[in-house]
Amino acid sequence: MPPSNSSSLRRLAPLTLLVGLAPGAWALTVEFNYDYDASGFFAPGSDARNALEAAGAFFEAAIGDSLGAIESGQGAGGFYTAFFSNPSVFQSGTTLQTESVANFAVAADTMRVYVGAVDLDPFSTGTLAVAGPGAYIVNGGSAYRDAMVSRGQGANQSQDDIRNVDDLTNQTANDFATWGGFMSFDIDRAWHFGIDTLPIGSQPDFLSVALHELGHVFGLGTADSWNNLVSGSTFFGPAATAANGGVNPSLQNGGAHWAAGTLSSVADYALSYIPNAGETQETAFDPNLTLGTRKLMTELDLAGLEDLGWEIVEPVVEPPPVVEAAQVPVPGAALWALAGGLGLLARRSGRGQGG
Ligand SMILES: [Ca+2]
Ligand SMILES: [Ca+2]
Ligand SMILES: [Ca+2]
Ligand SMILES: [Zn+2]
Repeated sequence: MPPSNSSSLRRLAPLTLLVGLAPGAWALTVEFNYDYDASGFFAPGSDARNALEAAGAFFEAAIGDSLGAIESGQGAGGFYTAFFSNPSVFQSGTTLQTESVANFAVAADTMRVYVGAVDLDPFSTGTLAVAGPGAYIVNGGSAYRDAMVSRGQGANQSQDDIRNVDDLTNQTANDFATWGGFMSFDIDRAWHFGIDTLPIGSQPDFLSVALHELGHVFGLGTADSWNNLVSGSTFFGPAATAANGGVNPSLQNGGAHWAAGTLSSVADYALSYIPNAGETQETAFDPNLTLGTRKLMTELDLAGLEDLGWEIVEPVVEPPPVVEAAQVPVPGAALWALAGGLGLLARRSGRGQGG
């Protein structure tokens, strides 16, 4: 699917994913939509949905952009129709069925992602998932079209900031915005859905794959603003180059991923997951996942998102609590109880946690 603009993620109860966030860091919501989950792969309360939402929470935490609302209709000033691949239905051959939603609307600061599962063997027997940003048609005056396509992003908040006027000679895209997109997962795999546990044997790790596919929805390898930084098999984004030790990262043939085997260090947002933040790991956006292993987002992956236009929020790691020795002498049992009560209050106040 061609790039489009908008997606939203659901705000999650804070999972173990995060250690701490800067104020305002919850700007983005990744709103997964299950209307096209024909098989019930992501049934409510399922481990699959849980792992998917954990992947969404990572992007919610990492991205700080504020996106304008997408509206459609007479009162809105124009009409917006969204297009995306049905994540559960093949149309023919290797094409998923195209869906369209007229009078489309998405709340501000929200990215919507349609998810589902189907046997993806028509792509290739090795395919774990496919994904992409959604497409759209916007009809209205130029102010409406600029607002709907850019969602307030870009140097001039215009549609030309998001989509190249001409891919060969007028590469105007300098940022990315979209209503969201779709992600489809291979339905007949022995997926590992655990968040706090690692896959074993030949299990594909769902969290790893969901993070990778969300990256495509967010423009990695798909946005015009990404493609404008690609020349041959080299990526010229400044943030990614800095994250890669000052060397322009190499890309897979075609430019949609980092070169196979590219390494970086696990990003701080993953502190409570395994592998741990700071560990060297194959990037999430190399082209493939070794079965039985996990890959989280790395610093290079985040830098790629930054280069294509997303504001990356620096995670704030809270300092460890100050542990103070008890100050109250303990002359007898009655005072013990009192001291214990005071200690409890102190703990609740969040300071002076007793040993
Ligand atoms: Ca399959
Ligand atoms: Ca790989
Ligand atoms: Ca931006
Ligand atoms: Zn990919």
